Amino acid sequence: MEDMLKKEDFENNNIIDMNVLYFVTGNQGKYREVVELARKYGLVVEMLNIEKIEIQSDDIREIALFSARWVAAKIRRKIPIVVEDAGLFIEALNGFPGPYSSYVYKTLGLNGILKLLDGIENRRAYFRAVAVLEHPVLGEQVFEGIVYGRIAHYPRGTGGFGFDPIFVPEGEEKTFAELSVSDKNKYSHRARAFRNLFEWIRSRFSKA
Ligand code: ITT
Repeated sequence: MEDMLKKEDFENNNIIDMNVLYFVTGNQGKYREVVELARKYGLVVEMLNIEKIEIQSDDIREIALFSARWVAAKIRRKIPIVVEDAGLFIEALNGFPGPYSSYVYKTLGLNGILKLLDGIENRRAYFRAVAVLEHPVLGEQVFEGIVYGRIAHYPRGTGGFGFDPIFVPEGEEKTFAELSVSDKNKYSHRARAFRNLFEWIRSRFSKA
């Protein structure tokens, strides 16, 4: 495996600890989930709550890529960063709110979404997450995760954030907001994307 990296590669690049990643987000809920997962891989994830630009696009992959490249350029690629964009896609609403999830959550809220689905039998929906790693040595890599499920008829639970109280993942009866962080991580779009990312990073390191 010739592209395996050794500790010296990182030291030459002025990275002190190769087990640390910086997650650029202002969302504490996302951060909690990712930290819980990272621990299992022996990785430390720090929250980097700095400005990042979010372009308007109907593709969350494009949004995440643009943000990640922008932040990486701003910090002159000195540390490994991850930017993640996620959205809720509701089948009966043709994928709405999708890339506009954050705005729709702030404006319509959970009840607004439930009203739009009033009388509609098809409750199918999915969350999608795209996590972009910009690494000083390993370069750019994109990881995705999806969880299918359905929209509940009324909000339940107090955990999590955003649309968690109205989303029930396939194979569960509880909403994401009724699950603990580690139980949400068994299903979630974010956990799937980050598990791929952490496994990929681990596969690049030779054992010290
Ligand atoms: P960033 O700082 O990381 O951008 P954000 O809250 O703006 O945080 P996104 O743009 O990625 O995050 O997410 C858009 C919205 O989608 C988010 O505000 C939630 O309302 C919703 N969302 C995404 N992932 C979710 C999850 O796991 N559970 C519930 N809602 C979620």
